[in-house]
Amino acid sequence: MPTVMEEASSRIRGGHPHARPRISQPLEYSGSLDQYQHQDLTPVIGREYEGLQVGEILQSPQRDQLIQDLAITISTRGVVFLRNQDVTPQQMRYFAERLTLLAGCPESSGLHVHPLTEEGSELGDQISVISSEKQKKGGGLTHQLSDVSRFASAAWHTDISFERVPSDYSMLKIHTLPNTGGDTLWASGYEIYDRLSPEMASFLERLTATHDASFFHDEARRLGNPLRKGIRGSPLNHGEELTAVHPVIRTNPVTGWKSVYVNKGFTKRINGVTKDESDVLLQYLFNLLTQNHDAQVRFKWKKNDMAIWDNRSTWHCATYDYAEARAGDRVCSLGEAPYLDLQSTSRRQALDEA
Ligand SMILES: O=C(O)CCC(=O)C(=O)O
Ligand SMILES: [Fe+2]
Repeated sequence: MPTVMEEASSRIRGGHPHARPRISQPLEYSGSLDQYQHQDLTPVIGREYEGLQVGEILQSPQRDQLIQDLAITISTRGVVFLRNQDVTPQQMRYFAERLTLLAGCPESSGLHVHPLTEEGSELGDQISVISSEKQKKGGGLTHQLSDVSRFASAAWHTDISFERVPSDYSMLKIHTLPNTGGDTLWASGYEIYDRLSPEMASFLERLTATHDASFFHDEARRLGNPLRKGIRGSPLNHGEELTAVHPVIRTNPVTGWKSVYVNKGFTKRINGVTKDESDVLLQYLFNLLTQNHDAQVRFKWKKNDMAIWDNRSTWHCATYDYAEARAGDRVCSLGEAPYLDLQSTSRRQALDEA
């Protein structure tokens, strides 16, 4: 049996042997999406496409090439926005499966089943219904966080980092919106890595952190639903212990770029340093993320807009500034067990060299 430190260090170098990506080199964009009008929303993060319909891509003879180019674009730009999508939750699920596969996810990774998803839920296990009405009843993912803090920024997170094999991509379509408000923000983990000094970056590259979602046990009790303890999309994600150890800096296999991978929602402790040091380091990294609006993009939803983002190298934060109903469907696929490839580069370094 490897010790915890041995296991963590093997993950830093090469990832868990059962959940390594199927690609060993970054993927190359073929240009197939250039035919669609698009706009980068900030220099660092976010791209919006016009006239691109997920439903049409699924029917296209060029389907897999378009989907792979979309995966590369999402991983490069962090998040992509597609307006007014005419697509069913089942089509979204199929699209998410192709997207993660064509981006090189390990064979053992499928779509995630959230530990709070009810057995026999309306749209199937792999679709999470995001709903402000449900949340009022105590079912929201960030309910507890927004309850205890007066800072809207308390809700910054990356999806399901408490799983040993966390998410590569999430896809969210919002179909019910308040009159105004309910924007979502994303921030770039590549850019936050680029704001570290080389000394600080190499120190953090030697460390792992513990991610913990034990608060879902209370949430499940409150809702009266048992927590999902079976396999949640990967054979490595099961049981009731909702904790995982991941490198603080990870490599995104699709771009080959390094990103900071700790988040306010789930990361409790940087390992191998004292609790006080861990608190200071985490607070510093969270400040870099929340206080740099030039590393963020803020999206104003219209009905049936869709966002697809890379959870390995971005964070996101919903805004709870409205009283009416807001609801949508989310699908979340699983990628590789996080790892750091010491040969990989930072985003700015790669772009400067290009
Ligand atoms: O409601 C939102 O805008 C985002 C919710 C969220 O965190 C997610 O879908 O992962
Ligand atoms: Fe989320």
